[in-house]
Amino acid sequence: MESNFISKPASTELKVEPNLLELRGGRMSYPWEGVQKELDWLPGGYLNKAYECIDRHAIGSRRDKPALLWEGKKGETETYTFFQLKRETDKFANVLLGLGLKRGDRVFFFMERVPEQYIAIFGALKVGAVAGPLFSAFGPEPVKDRLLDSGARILITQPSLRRKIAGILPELPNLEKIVVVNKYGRDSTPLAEGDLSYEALMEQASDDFQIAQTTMNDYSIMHYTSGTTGKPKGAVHRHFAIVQQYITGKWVLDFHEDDIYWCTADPGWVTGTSYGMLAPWSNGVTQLVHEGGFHARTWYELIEKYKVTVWYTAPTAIRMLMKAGEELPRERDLSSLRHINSVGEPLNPEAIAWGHPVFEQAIHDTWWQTETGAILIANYAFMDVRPGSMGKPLPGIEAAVLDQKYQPLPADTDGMLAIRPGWPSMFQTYWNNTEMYNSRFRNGWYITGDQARYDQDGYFWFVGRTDDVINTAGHLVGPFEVESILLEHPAVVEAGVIGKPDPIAMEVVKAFVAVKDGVEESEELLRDVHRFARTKLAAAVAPREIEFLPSLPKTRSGKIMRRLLKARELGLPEGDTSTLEEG
Ligand code: 6R9
Repeated sequence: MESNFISKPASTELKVEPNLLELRGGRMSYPWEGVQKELDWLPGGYLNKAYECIDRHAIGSRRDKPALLWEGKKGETETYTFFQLKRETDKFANVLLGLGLKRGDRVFFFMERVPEQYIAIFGALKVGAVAGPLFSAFGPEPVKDRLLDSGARILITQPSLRRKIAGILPELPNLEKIVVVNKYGRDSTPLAEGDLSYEALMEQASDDFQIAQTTMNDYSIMHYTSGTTGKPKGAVHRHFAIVQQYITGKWVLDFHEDDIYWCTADPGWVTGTSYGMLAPWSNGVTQLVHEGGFHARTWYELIEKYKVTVWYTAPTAIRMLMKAGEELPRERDLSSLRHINSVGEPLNPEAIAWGHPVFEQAIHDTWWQTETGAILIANYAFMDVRPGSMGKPLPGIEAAVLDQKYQPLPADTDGMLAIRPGWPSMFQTYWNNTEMYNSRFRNGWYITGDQARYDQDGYFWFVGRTDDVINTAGHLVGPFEVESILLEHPAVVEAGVIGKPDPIAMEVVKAFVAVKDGVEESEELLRDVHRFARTKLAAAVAPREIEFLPSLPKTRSGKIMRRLLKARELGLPEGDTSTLEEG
């Protein structure tokens, strides 16, 4: 099978879903053809993200250039050059081979932001496996869902995180091996029976490894993302996505050879891999990784200490910096910063206005999704920022706003944000869920699930989501996931979950619950339900607020009417309630 956007022969058939080949219909032109040539590729036309990000630099002029500057939670520091990363990832690839990992197998990572996570992920890519990083703040339930659905064979984790999920491990029939990274031997508890020590395995491993002959269409990375209904879906990306991750690093993040780049996202979310690993390293750029979480003072200190030049962060973080006041940034020299970008939620004009005097530049908003794999709409470095706008589509990206019949709408009209399929970093499937994947494509468009409009000058403006998915601090939360956990609490019979507007986090998760007959609604019970949800989920996605209701509004077919709960919460008109349950 031939593809019209590959410059070197692929060794195997395209693994693209058939409907997409139809959608492409041969009419797309691919401005990335030139870009593909900027990558090195492997002999025979093979493509592997790990080679593009690490090996090609390690065997070339960037051999001794720092790739990773790491600062730990306790202020520990480590530096890895591209050469050192090559050696470590080669070793870990051998470790995985030794454990029987094969091409296409899933290997998952439940780790803090330590160098070993980066090494392990690229090691897995070298073997040709599919890497699935998980957010370390997750509780056992989200981890279980993801490991079960993906059928991961190997999990790489750390002692305290392993303890957190110990209860779910016996429920994972496909999970064969657990590799535990005990950094600095910090943890004194002995390895659980059957677990393997990362350090011991690495000590034995050879640093001679031949990267798997992965094709451009072989799967490389997967991230689970939430929808309105059902469990989260595993959006799968192929090695070819690197083309777009690489070029958006240049075009949008404006990477230059001497940059020190800092992406504040965790690899458990797509920004933390596409822009916390793939974009900077495919460009041979040095990046800072900070293990710790948000802390205003520390963040300014890090920018000064590492002389960060390019910074990619999120609106909630910027609003938290705003809240921390103007004194802190004044105490630090932030003059190294040349270019700042943001993603994940709408970047409000106030945040840009606040940032302008503090950073002496505008913060540039960018738009994309787990499914898009890379930035598709952006305020480019050279473009005048229109505060509140997501910017313009990238070269080669056709974005549109559609009506209910999936027909394009004119400028200044709200509708569904859609993208013409076929861009290099487009997701290739939802794991085990082709039906859901296909449902995202309509009338020749990929339907993003966002509502937007564009103005006469072609700038796109975010309006909202078309579904009930909650965006809290840039993390997408599916109401269904939270509701199903709440229903597991012995006192709860009904649960409805909405996003409640919040000045810092954009939205916070708010739950309404009805309790079983005979159960008393007390403060103590409320605290218990809170605690229950936090232990099972993660503080980041568990409800911030829970309220008792005698019963929840439902449609005749028994669906909880989240829309109505939200309207009531906000004091808005309740709209059409004709499908509401009577009585
Ligand atoms: C990269 C990432 C995607 C959803 C997306 C939209 C929201 C992202 C945005 C934005 C307004 C922006 N979103 N960027 N909303 N302005 N610049 O965040 O992926 O976790 O899949 O979230 O986030 O709703 O559809 P993901």
